[in-house]
Amino acid sequence: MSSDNNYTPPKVWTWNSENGGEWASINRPTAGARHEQELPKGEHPFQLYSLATPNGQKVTIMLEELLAMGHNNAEYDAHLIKIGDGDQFGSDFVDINPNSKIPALLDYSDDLDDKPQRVFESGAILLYLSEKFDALLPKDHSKRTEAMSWLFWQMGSAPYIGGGFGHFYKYAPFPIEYAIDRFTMEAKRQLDVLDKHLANNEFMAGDEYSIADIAIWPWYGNLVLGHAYDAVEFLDATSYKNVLRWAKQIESREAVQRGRIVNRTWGEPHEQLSERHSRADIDQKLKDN
Ligand SMILES: N[C@@H](CCC(=O)N[C@@H](CS)C(=O)NCC(=O)O)C(=O)O
Repeated sequence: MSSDNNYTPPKVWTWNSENGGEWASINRPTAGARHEQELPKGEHPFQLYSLATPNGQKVTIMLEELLAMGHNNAEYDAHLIKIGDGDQFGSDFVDINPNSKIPALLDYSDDLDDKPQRVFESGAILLYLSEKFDALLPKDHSKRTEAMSWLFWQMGSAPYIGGGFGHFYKYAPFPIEYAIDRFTMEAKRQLDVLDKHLANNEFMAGDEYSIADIAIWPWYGNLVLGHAYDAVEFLDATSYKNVLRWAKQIESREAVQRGRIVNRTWGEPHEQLSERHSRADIDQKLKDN
């Protein structure tokens, strides 16, 4: 096994800003706003500040699902937060999410003296919208509990995919066998968890599509469909046949095709919609395809 044998941790860790890697320029060991930055505000009840990473896609897919169901009050403006440029450390953004990560949502739809409700953490946003519109969570208590279990499973598990596997396989400044082995093992274990569950269940919470699917698809669906980390072959991802079946089924939903391109600034031109202010913005983009 290759290794970095020359490193002995010091008594007290200190920050070395020159450590390289894809995200080194924005990472710091401190929290809070780094600069003053006003955020734009559109006309719709929901103002979303985000980027089309998997955590961002969850929310835009959810909002598109709600609109598709006829919940016109779920109209939203989706503003682009460029995390590579450090927008998440601007003062207005940190007021919405003290954790400085997308997605972050403001809800102006209830009259709270023009003070919107802030919501951060993608799982909390899904649950907030689900409760607000009474949608996409099973009514039956047992099925609802199953959906919540999978929703929280996703929140705890996906960091091993993004911050673990994806980071060390794709973004680290050089390949580290120990780290890649550790997180590939975990990524495959999680895919197997899903595969075994989806062998007997159409959706994550059984026979009803729910926020559990909306949370899990952007991470694990994108992974097995080859939309993330170019890792299908490395992970032997197509061998997870039930995950693949489910991933394709979710991907074929119109709301998923609409939501996944919002705040996206990479990939094919027809998959990039940096900002969304009306349904027509997405209609136009999808027509270009
Ligand atoms: N647990 C959070 C994670 C959010 C998150 O990690 N967002 C990433 C993009 S996917 C981000 O904003 N990173 C910017 C940074 O770390 O500075 C959630 O689910 O909302």
